[in-house]
Amino acid sequence: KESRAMKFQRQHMDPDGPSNNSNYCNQMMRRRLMTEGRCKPVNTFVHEPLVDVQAVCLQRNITCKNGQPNCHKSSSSMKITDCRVTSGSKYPNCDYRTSQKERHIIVACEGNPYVPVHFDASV
Ligand code: T3P
Repeated sequence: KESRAMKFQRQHMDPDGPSNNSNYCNQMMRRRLMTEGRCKPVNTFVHEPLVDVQAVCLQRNITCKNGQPNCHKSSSSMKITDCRVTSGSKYPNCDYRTSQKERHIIVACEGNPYVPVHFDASV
């Protein structure tokens, strides 16, 4: 079974990106299996080395949107791409808007090793 840590990598890691291509989200959301059963509404891909994203878990604890205390904010801004489903998108034809940004990321971490398992926000 896929661990929560592996699921985070599948859903949120693309160190070799970004391709500056307006179809990036349409392709990646499908390729990373986030258009199965429904179109996942919002998803962020991070274009930084995995070790740098894992190191965010070493930053001080902050409160996650769901009230849990195990969130952490990156000390530097990171290259990300936000994918947001378009208003006209109709499953199974999931259509996304692709937005490249440089933001601090906030992730939730869990386990031993203590690694990212959820993408909470970018700021
Ligand atoms: P996950 O918990 O699998 O990482 O909040 C619901 C989902 O939306 C959650 O999935 C994370 C994702 N999300 C992003 O990927 N980027 C964002 O900026 C926000 C707000 C949510």
